[in-house]
Amino acid sequence: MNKKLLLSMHRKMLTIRLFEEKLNSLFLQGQIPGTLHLYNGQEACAVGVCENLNDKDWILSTHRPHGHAIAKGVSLQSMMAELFAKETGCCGGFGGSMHVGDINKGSVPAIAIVGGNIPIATGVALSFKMQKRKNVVCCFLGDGAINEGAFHEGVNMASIWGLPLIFVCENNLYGASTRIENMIGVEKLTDRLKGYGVKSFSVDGMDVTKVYTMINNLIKKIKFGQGPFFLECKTYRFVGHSRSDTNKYRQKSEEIFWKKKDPIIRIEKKLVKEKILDTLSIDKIHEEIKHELNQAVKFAKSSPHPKILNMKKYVYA
Ligand SMILES: Cc1ncc(C[n+]2csc(CCOP(=O)(O)OP(=O)(O)O)c2C)c(N)n1
Ligand SMILES: [Mg+2]
Repeated sequence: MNKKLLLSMHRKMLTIRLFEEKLNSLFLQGQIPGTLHLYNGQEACAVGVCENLNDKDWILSTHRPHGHAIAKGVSLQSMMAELFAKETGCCGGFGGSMHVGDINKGSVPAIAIVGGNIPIATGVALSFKMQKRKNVVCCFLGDGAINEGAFHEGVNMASIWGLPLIFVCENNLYGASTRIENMIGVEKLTDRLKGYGVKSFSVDGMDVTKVYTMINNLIKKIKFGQGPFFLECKTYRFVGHSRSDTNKYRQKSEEIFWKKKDPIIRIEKKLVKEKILDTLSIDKIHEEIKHELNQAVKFAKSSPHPKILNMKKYVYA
């Protein structure tokens, strides 16, 4: 894998991690309204997927969307402003954490209803096919979403119409506090796709290079008219489901096991081993990103609140 790509993927994963660390501290100070579903631990999934996409390829996201949006190129300033519910936010300050996105970057404002984004992704991919666009759609979903009716309808229709769509399922082993074994009757999550005639694959979702390569191959197949596909990324969230979750349902040993697979530490070790970066230059990148984030917070804080009159602009009839 070339140096430029590795550096880009490292910077993006680190930006996601540091963005959310900043956000968490602002939230604990009472500066961010609502709640947050942090992506901490899962960064390799968003970055490995989105690094393969351009602005005309679209992604659809979930209630845990910060990483997807950053990986797809949504600006940090407009995201931070959205989290502060300011007019300069990517949804004009009316969406908040669970709806970040920017259509100009091919990032559909996220949908927090579990599975709700799936039929919409099918619709977007159908429109791409009808318009003969050479682009792909990637639909992120959690393991919990595969039990929603919307999943079955969306996946089946994508299959019968042969759409340019990749369902990217981030299997972090839990839907809120419920463990996956208590949610599905099949042995492997990917077994379920057989019923719909959708080819499915699994990948180590803690290794960005593996996710990148897998998506790259699937996109090549889509360009030859195949699709849709389903990719399970085996991953783990390092923190609770939301900010009010103290995580009591998980074993400490399990958390330690997954922490050892931290995708950012993993790529930093690789960059050092391959002599692409040394520890000093890694520290410098951390500082550069922190500076960028402080600028984004300043921008958000100094932005105006949205005007009530503008609310109608975001309601569709
Ligand atoms: C239809 C619906 N049911 C319940 C919820 C509440 N809820 C939000 S996230 C979540 C768990 C989702 O689990 P998963 O899909 O595995 O995503 P993860 O949180 O692990 O990223 C639930 C039950 C919701 N948002 N939408
Ligand atoms: Mg989950």
